[in-house]
Amino acid sequence: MKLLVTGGAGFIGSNYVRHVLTAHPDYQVINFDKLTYAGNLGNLKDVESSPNYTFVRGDICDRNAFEGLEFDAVVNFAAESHVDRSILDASPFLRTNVMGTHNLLEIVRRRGCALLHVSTDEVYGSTAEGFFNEDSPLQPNSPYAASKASSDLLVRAYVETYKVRAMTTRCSNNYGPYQFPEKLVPLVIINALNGRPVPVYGDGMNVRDWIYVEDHCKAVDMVLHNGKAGEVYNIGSRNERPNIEVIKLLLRKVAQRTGRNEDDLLNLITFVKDRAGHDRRYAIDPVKMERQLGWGPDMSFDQGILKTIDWYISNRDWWQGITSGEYMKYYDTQYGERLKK
Ligand code: NAD
Ligand code: TDX
Repeated sequence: MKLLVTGGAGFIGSNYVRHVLTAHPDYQVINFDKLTYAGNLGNLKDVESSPNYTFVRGDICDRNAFEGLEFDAVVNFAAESHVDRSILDASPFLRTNVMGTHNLLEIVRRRGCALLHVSTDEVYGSTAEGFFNEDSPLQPNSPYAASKASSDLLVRAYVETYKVRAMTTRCSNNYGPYQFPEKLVPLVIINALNGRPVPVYGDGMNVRDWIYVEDHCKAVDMVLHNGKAGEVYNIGSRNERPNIEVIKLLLRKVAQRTGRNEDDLLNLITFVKDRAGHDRRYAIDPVKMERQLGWGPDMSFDQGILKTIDWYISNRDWWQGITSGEYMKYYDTQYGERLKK
C-alpha cells in the first residue's frame, strides 16, 4: 500500500508515520506537510533515511500540490490544532481545516482512493454527564472545534453525494512524545523543568479523557484497514481526569524523576483567567471501536505519563529549539497578562 499522510511532521502524524513504517514494513509512506510552526522534521529524524519514507513539503489547500504523487489512501492529520490560537485568530483554521479538507476530498474523489479523516471529540461540544457516541449531535464551541466539525460534515457530504470511500475518526486528548509545547501536558512538564509558573485555566476542574498517542495511532491504523467506508469511529481511553489532577500528577512525577522538591513544583501552580468558551467536559464512548474492531488502549495513564516525562527530560534539545523565538511571542500573548499577579 502507498499511503499519503498529511500533517505527518506534527505531533500525532509523526507518531503515526513511525507506527506505519514499523507495523507495515512493505508500505510506502509519503509525509505531506506544510511545515507550519507546529510541523518539525526533527520529529522523524530516526526514519528519514528509510527507503519506504518520502517527505514532500506542501499545503493541503493547494490543488496542484499532489500532481506526480502516487498513493492508494490518504490519512489526513494536517490541521491547525490549538484551541487557544483559534480564539486569537480563526482564519488559518478555516483555511486549512475546512478548505484544505475540501481540497483533499476533491482529490480522492477524482482519483477514487480512500481517505481517513482524523477528527476530534471537540466537535461534540461539552457534556455534563453521559458519553459522546458517533451519533451525538455536533455542537462545537470554539472556532477550532467548529472548523473540525465543518470538515467532518464535508466528509459526510462527499460520502453521501459522490460515494467517496472516506472514514472519520474522533479522538480524545492525546499526550506523548513530540507534542508541541503549547498543549497542556508538555507545557506543564517544560514549565516545571524551567521553574516557571504553571497556568491553570479557571478552576482547573475541566475534564478531558487522556489517551497515549501510540494508542491513537494504532486505532487509526485499525480503522484504515478494517473500518467501513462512510463510517465514523470514536476513539477514547476511558480515562477522564480533571485538569488540576493531571497537572498535580505531572508535577509530582517531574519532582520524582529530577530529584527536585515536590512542594516547590506544586507551588508553581497559578490559577489564571479562564479560556473563553472553555468546554467543561469531553467524554468519548469508544464501544464501537472495541466491539467492531477489537481495539483497546495498551498504555495505562501512569505509565504513559512517566514515559512522556522521561522523553521530555531526555530530549531537551528538541523542545529548547522550539520554545524560543516565534513560540515565545505566542506564549507572551497568551500568558503575559494572565500570569501577572
Ligand atoms: P499538530 O498541530 O501537532 O500538527 C499539525 C501538522 O499539520 C503540522 O505538522 C503542520 O505543519 C501540518 N499542517 C498544518 N497546516 C497544513 C496545511 N495547510 N497543509 C499541510 N500540512 C499542514 O497537530 P496534532 O496534535 O498532531 O493533531 C493532528 C490531527 O489530530 C489534527 O487534525 C487534530 O485536529 C487531530 N486531533 C488532535 C488531538 C490532540 O489531542 N492533539 C486529539 C484529537 C484529534
Ligand atoms: O496552559 C494551559 N492551562 C490549562 O489549564 C493550557 C494550554 C491548557 N489548559 C487546559 C485547557 C483544557 O481544559 O487544559 C486542558 C487541555 O488543554 P489543551 O492541551 O489546549 O487541549 P484541548 O483544548 O483539550 O484540545 C486538545 O484535545 C482535542 C487538542 O489540542 C486538540 O487538537 C484536540 O482536538
